[in-house]
Amino acid sequence: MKSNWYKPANLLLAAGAALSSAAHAVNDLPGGPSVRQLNLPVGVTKISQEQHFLNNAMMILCTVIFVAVFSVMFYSIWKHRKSVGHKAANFHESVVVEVIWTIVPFIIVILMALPATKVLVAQKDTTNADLTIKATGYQWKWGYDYIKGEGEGLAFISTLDSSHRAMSDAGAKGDVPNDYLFKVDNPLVVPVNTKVRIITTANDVIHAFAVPQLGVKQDAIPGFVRDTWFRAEKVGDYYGQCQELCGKEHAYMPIHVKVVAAADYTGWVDGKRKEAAAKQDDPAKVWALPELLARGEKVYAANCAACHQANGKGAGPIKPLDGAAVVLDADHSKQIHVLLNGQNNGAMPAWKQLSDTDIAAVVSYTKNSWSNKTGQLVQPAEVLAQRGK
Ligand code: HEC
Ligand SMILES: [Cu+2]
Repeated sequence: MKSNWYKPANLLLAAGAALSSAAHAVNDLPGGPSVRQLNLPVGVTKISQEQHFLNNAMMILCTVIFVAVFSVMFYSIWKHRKSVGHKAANFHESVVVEVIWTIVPFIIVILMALPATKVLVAQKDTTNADLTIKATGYQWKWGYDYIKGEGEGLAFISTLDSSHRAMSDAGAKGDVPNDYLFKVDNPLVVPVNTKVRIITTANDVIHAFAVPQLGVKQDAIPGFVRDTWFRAEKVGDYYGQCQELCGKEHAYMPIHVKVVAAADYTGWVDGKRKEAAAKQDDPAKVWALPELLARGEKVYAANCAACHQANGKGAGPIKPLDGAAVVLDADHSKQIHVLLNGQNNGAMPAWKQLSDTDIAAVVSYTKNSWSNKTGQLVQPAEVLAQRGK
């Protein structure tokens, strides 16, 4: 095909098309980032609004001081230049000047510190929470455990929607949804006007739980417990991301907080409880191969494919599962051991947070997929027997 893209007129057209399509490609995400956003969001909690105010006030104060100091300095230098006959004054130890330049900055610092400290102390006051939720950072997803308050006992994992992952892998240059890389399978649901305490920790490396619209940001550190809190004053969807560089999929562990009315929250808790009861697998159940493989395929897609690839071939240091001796081995305990404990210092993470049935399903799946045709069936009871060994 003959193309004359290099002609100036066509080049301009192409540039124009690229610009206008770029303008249409992404829009503001309500509750999340806005296009070309520079400042902090105003947010929907008192703390986030105070943070927003403080940030603006400090910026203005600093700008005024900057302009004033540099104006006086440049004016004096220019006005008293040598070429118009000025001679340098020669004096030392002016008590007045020294007192002024100590007192004035001191007053300014106190004026800045007072409101800032007030907000900082309020931010750290996690007492008297109505609802306590533990947020655990995993490479690369979030686990939420409802520890105290309505919904106590609920626990689930929140992972990036796999279609968004696929869009990113494909280069995602064209139109993407507004919640691109913010969509998760299970959002964190909380009631409106309720003090929610978030306890953060991590399973592998340091992550950070941050939702700008709620004014929260707290590191999640393995082996440590930190906490923060928010009281959302408006129903809606609010988004954040892990904000501590935690590995190659750091950009793919978003946070979606869904703030709902109190009645809707009660409904959600009931639904979630029923769902959990229905899902509760009996580890003693004996499965047939086809149903276990169907389950294993889902577990694999959600947890393993990001590293080992859908085709089981792995990549670089990620060993292939297709044809792997440990997968093909007639001794099931070998692969179950790898899944329960991880391998190579966590390069292959441990998966003990998965249920016995999920582990049995995914092990069976890897033993009967791609070129692996072992016909072996691993039952949940085998996984249960091996836990804690
Ligand atoms: C974070 C990336 C990652 C994820 C997710 C992951 N693995 Fe692995 N896996 C690895 C790496 C890396 C190795 C190689 C470890 C080593 O060097 O011994 C490995 C090794 C293995 C091995 C041993 C292979 C051998 O030949 O020694 C098995 C079996 C395995 N993974 C299964 C799984 C299953 C099943 C899942 C999903 C539940 C999973 N992995 C999820 C990274 C991952
Ligand atoms: Cu992270």
